[in-house]
Amino acid sequence: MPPFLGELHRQYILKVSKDKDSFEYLMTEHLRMSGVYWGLMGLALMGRDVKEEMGGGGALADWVMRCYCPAEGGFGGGEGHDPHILYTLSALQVLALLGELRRADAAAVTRYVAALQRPDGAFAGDRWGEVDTRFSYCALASLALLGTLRGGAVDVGAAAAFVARCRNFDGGFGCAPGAESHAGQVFTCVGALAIARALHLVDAPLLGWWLCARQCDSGGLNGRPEKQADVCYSWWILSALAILGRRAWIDGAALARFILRCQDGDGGGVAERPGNMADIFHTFFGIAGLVLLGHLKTDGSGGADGIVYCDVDPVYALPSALVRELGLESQVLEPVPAAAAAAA
Ligand code: GRG
Repeated sequence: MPPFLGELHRQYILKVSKDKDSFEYLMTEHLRMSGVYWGLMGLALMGRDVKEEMGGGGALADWVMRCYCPAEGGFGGGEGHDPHILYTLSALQVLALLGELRRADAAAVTRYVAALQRPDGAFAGDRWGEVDTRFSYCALASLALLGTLRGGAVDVGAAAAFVARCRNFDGGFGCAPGAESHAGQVFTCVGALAIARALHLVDAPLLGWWLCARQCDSGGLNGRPEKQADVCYSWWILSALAILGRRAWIDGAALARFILRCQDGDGGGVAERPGNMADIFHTFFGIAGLVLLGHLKTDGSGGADGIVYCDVDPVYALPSALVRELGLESQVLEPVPAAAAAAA
């Protein structure tokens, strides 16, 4: 098994966050808020104090607040950008990781999210109206973080019913009713239903099988049939399987080997597949995958590097300890042993 290059990845994340002249930095301007979340999460899961790594965190929290649009109540992906539900969730996650969640105006952000809900329960991403199950997850997770999920601002039951309408014959979920099943959308739908406490709307054995069938000969996971394996699906699929109590249904050693082969042994970071260029998105999801697999030990018993890795919550994609501290609730199914897969 290739070694995990944790310190190199830490250096990579810090370099990416500081090198403001790099091609990658400039090309990711539109989604900076999510990039910051991925970077902080990579550091947090590797047992780092993210506030300390960010020089106290105050300047970063100030930047997040400069991306807030008081006129609408949502956050943009960068300063001066229009607000969007994707970046609103990322902003709340970043503030939570920095211990600064109180800086968000919970009532105003809740009104912003609520205004995006459609009569059929779906959520638009912004005022321009695109609907996608990603936005259902972002909406419910945002309100959970703000503590306003059950306050009546959004119709949680209708939100769950819309997600259920996006379920397909294969047990998977797509971005809209009738759209092809895709593992990324499966995470958002299962995650949204977990937050809504409506996992009875998932055919867990069937979906468990579909998700397991995503494992390729390389050990990596793809997002849908006939597509290439990609490290990010380690998160989208393992988290969904963990929520459904079926994490043990895939070959964890083969997947861990695939993720570790995607590391950049020179500059640090993780790429989508072996030999490709590392980026911050795949670095976070690679590390998160290794944590969910139990390859990186979170009980202090791990390897020679002395790092105590951090458990990740499969629903909220935040450190489990932080999820407990914030009192975030969700539904997760009891583990089903791998042997039961054959009978399912
Ligand atoms: C808090 C972790 C977290 C997420 C917020 C935005 C969101 C909620 C989830 C996104 C889920 C999603 C749709 C992930 C898929 C991303 C991806 C790799 C898309 C690529 O799609 P294609 O069609 O790739 O280009 P394939 O692999 O099918 O060829």
